[in-house]
Amino acid sequence: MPHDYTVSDIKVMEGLEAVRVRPGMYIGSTGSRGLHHLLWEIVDNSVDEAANGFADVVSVTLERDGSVTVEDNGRGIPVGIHEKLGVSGVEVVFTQLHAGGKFGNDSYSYSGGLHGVGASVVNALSEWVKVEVATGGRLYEMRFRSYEDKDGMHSGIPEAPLCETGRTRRQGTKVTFMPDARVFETVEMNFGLISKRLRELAYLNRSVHFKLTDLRERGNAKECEYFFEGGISDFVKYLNAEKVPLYDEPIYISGTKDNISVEIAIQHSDGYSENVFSYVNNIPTTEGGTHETGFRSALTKVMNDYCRRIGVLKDKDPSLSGEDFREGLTAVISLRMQNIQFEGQTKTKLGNTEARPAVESVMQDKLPPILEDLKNAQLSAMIAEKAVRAAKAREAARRAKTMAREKSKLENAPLVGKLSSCTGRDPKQNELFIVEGDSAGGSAKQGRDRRFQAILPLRGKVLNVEKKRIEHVLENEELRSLITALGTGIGEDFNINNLKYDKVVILSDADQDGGHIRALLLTFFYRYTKELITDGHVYIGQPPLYKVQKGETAIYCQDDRELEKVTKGMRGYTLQRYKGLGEMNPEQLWETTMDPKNRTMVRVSIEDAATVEHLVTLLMGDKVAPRKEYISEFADFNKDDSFAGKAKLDV
Ligand code: TTJ
Repeated sequence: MPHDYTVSDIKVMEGLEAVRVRPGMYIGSTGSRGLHHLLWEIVDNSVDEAANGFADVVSVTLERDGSVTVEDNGRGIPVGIHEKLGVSGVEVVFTQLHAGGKFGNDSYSYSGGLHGVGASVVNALSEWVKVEVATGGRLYEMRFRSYEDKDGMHSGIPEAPLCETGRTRRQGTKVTFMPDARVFETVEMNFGLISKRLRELAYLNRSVHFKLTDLRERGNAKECEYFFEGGISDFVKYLNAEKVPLYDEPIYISGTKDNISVEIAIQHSDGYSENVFSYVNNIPTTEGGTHETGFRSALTKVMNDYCRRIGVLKDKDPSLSGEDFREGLTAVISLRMQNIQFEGQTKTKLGNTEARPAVESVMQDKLPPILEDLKNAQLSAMIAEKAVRAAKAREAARRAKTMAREKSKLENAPLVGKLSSCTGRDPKQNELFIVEGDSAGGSAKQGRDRRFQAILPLRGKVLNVEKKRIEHVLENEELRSLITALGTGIGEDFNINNLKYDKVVILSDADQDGGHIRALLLTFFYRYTKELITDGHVYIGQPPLYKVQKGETAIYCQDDRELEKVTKGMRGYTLQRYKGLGEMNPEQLWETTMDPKNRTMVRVSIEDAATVEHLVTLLMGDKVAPRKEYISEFADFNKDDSFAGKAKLDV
């Protein structure tokens, strides 16, 4: 039983009760994402210790019993008695809501992203927590429990004060917590997700070793380790591994301005897409923000100045646009600062105004000397020349687009001749089905509910946009009709608010060709309308593979597994295997694949930006050898052609 508590402790415990009453306030949800926030919260403490230079190994273990251990070799959580609270530093960190917060911002309620709500939240939402600290030659231990009794729920209660358990030469902190199954819909940790996040942390925190061990499957331990001495330069190299870089070593810049630490790595490749991955205190800022704005404006200014200085731009020439310098650019931006403010739809946009001038100042300080350094002369000249080429291509395309627009006005051919639109006008309700092939397109047009379902049949292959300029994309008939149907525009002009549909559904056959068409469309969405995916509008239709007919009853099965389940022990049925959408009549297509009441669709999501970037280039880029190797080893387009994470939803 816990030792008797003074009044002040009751207040502390009430604080933790509040976490259990409204966990969503602190970790966002009690689903899988919320569950993993417990782990990120604990890991962030060790990463902080490492970022301050006191630890260089952070390890995570998924234990057989479902608990999770995080260990570092830092200085150890303070074990001394807190002068005001009269309890050990360990007890303060795990029972005080505001203790241990890392960014000094006062609000400890959940405000998106991964930031610090404190380890006490982990304690409040765990069945038990065990803390071991090795410091000063001694080993200390403390346990906490959450339990229910006649007086109700007690969360994160110390079983006893911190006690010394032995001597040791080691130093560091080890925390094991058991997520509370009474709080979470699932307590199943996701190895792949954790492994990708630790890899990202290893890139962002050079010289720190990250280890992950999964002991949950008896006799089949899984482990991985990440350590990147090149830090974010290695990250850029990883992102560009399947591309053809313009120069071997990424450009690396780092500096501090107004107490904001700025690190940037840049590498151009022979492609046309622009990929900027930005972070603040290791938190991905997927929606960008003031640091990215500063990066873009400084890059444009410094590169234009450089082009003028080396004579690539004459005095009378207009400056090149930011887009020209960012064509084929991969960049990682990593900031460290206090009191961060997040904005945007998913709270992943950096709002602090002070971040922009800090990034601009560090870039204006550090980039010119790199460009001027003779050993980089070739690199700098190549970036300049690529930008000039981009500007010329854009100018030519602008003329072509104007002519094309004149032409199409002349022909008066509506750009979306192929689209069968729906009668409803509510973008929140409407659905656009992109259907492979004319016959399936015809069936979909007949079978659909025309009040809210529009059909865009695609004839033949979609253009692979991975290695194409935007001008080339705009010339492609199929994509032009898709872009017009969506209503959002693409690239720089993209505006999600003009989207005419809530769901954009890719309907293609389950065979190799269908998989390739899906990959081509997803590449287009990823490169030119990425927000369509990140906002959860893109789905993959799941037509059935089989129809089991028994008497009057028809049962449709998605895959072999479902077929086996349905026909187990069944007698006297006929089985039809659908080779393609075109084999289904309109009623069957409606009933099995389009009717919201029966259909199963998969929502496309980007689980890990770096992985998707890497795979899109691998699967859709120029370099054939690595693609063949990957496809022969991993991708089965019949089963799972996702190069983006997918969640199976009945929507
Ligand atoms: C700060 O105070 C001086 C001693 O070192 C600092 C500290 O707290 N270090 C520290 C905390 N290292 N590791 C942690 C930590 C590790 C885990 C796994 C979990 C938690 C809550 C903290």
